[in-house]
Amino acid sequence: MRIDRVDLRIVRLPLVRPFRTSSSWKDHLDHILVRVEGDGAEGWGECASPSDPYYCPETTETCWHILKDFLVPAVIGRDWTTIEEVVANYRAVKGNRFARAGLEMACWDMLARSKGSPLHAMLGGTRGEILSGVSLGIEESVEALLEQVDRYLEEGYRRIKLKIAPGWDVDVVRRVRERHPSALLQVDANSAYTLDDLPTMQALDDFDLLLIEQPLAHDDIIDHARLQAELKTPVCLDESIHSADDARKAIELGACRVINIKVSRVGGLLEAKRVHDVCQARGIPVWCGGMHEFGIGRAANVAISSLPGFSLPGDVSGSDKYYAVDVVDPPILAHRGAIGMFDGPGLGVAPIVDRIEARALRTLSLQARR
Ligand code: SMG
Ligand code: MG
Repeated sequence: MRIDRVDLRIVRLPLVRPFRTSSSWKDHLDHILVRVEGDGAEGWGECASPSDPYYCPETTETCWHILKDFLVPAVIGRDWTTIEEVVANYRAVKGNRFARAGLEMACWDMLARSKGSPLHAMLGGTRGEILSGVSLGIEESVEALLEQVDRYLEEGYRRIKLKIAPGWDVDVVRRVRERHPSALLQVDANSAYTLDDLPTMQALDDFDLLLIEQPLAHDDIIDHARLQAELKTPVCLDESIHSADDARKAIELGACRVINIKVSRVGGLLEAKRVHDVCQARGIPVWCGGMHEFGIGRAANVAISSLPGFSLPGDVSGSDKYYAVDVVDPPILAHRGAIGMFDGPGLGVAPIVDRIEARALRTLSLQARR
């Protein structure tokens, strides 16, 4: 395969409801859509980086810079036959994994489409459908949150994740648990606590939570190991895991008993699969996290979630939880808390190009020198 042209677009979609975590608030998302073309084929990818550096160090603007000045120039005009070969062209680029994931996803889509194979099959997926959970942000009041919890459980979503932060934790979780004694429930702190908050974490141990996600610093695994040793509830790492090697080290240290795999956080589908394999070999369950992906990134999340180790419901919900209109056809929707695999070639959903163009804030086309 050869990529002769790459189109980058920053596309804005408004959220149907603002989303607040311990570290950020948003009412729209700006994601970079990557289109690659060459050899009569095309592929699409999505860079799901937040615009601000509050979840991780990357932003939409850093992704744009890294794609435009380093990643795209490294792959354009070069021949490749496997994803390993195409990513080897930019192996000198450190970090910047959200940026890498957007381009890599487009290459997977291009490769899978050119072979007429669905992405989930190319990745080695074994599930025909995935179980879907929802992530619920911090609300103005507990009553407003309970309304959201009721609504999504009624829609059939298989588990609820609550965002927590100091001042919005034990009492909130208690109210949700009292109302829904048997719901699958978990919490995500987005790094809002320290080891000094051990009593709060231990209080959360009483609510039969599936897991506590990233309670401590975004770049820590040492203190998480100390915390895990004090808790019955499994600690799940999100922000701290950027690679299969990070996952191995965290597991060996006892820093977590579950891992959240995000395609964008680990730099793409290839590394996501490697994280999955490391976890599976060590008996660590994984689930697919989300970054409010538009339909392209969401389709990739559905595909990777078909691997056998994704045994817990993920944050891959229907796109209607976030967006009134999406950028792909068909829209990705959950039915009674499950999403079926797309069996068309590649990602299996068609980008709606005129809608993407209409919503693009910035566009750049890069071409191979002839
Ligand atoms: O895609 O449904 C989604 C969002 C899930 O809560 C979600 N993601 O830390 O896991 C997480 C957050 C990160 C995004 S908010 C900055
Ligand atoms: Mg998280």
